[in-house]
Amino acid sequence: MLLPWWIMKRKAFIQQSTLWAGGLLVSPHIIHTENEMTSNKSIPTNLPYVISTWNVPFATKITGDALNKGVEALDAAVLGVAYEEANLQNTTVGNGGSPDRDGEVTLDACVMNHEGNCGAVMAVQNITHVAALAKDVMEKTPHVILAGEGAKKFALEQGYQAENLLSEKSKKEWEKWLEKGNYNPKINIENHDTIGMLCSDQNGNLSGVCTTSGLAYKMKGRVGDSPVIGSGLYIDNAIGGAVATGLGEEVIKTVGSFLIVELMRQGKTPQEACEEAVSRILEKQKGKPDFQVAYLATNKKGEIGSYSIHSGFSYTIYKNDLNQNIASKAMY
Ligand code: SD4
Repeated sequence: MLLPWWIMKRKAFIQQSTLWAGGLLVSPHIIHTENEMTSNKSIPTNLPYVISTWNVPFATKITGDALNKGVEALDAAVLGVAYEEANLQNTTVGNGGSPDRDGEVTLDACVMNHEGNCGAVMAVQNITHVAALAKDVMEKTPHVILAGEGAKKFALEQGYQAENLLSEKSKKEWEKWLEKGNYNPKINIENHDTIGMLCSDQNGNLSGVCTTSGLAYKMKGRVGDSPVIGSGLYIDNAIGGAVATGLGEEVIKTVGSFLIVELMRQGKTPQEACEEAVSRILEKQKGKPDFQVAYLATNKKGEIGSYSIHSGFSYTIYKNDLNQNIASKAMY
């Protein structure tokens, strides 16, 4: 039977990303500094470049290599994060992500491009590549957000494969959590690794992606900031872009990524904007909070800034075939 063109295209995308990721595992050109983090500074970069929350050298390299070949920013970012979405060892993104408290993995993602177009999916089950799915929502529907069953139905129509996303590792950890079953919906410094990626292509166009399995052992249906445009991610190609990781509820209350881009529009550097966005959260707290929020931003000059409430947050920059993992400045 002949498959519709969009299924053929979907299969080609998945095969291509698998090959690229597989090639990377044996590539001699990967230079990353997993255990040698350099200090946070505003690094001006030339085009193209990619930055991502956390230490994800394979994802940034896939994106960076695609940008070097002339791929557009959003396509390159979606390709890079697909590596971590398929990585079963990563329990905070994609397949193998931590489940909700009922033992079901539900994923959130959004994308935004240089034209101000965006797409998002929320609380999606059984689909690994939710960033690509968010891009499909943006490109193939008249909508911005699809949630839950509707997002999954759309994915299957587009040729995505339904998979069991609960890995043995995540299942064991969830079963251990169930022994006490304490509901403590906090993201502290260890318990997260959402990927927020920003990149600028050879034309200087900025795009971004945010993808996550969200808060571990969350209530069924809970959605954080990551797929919320303006909170987990925001891009204005005239100004810059920002992404967030950490406790989504606090990011949403201050519309963190949009705030950072607006502060940059008013003349702040990415570093100053990230610091002010963290202050907006802290000024409503009584004393030192027990949750983490971290921001990463870049502007059109290619300057980068990052700031978090607690130390422990780092980001990866890929430029000129070199990955660097950089420790973020933090309030505490
Ligand atoms: C959320 N912000 O669902 C996400 C979680 C996160 O690294 O960032 N984890 O609230």
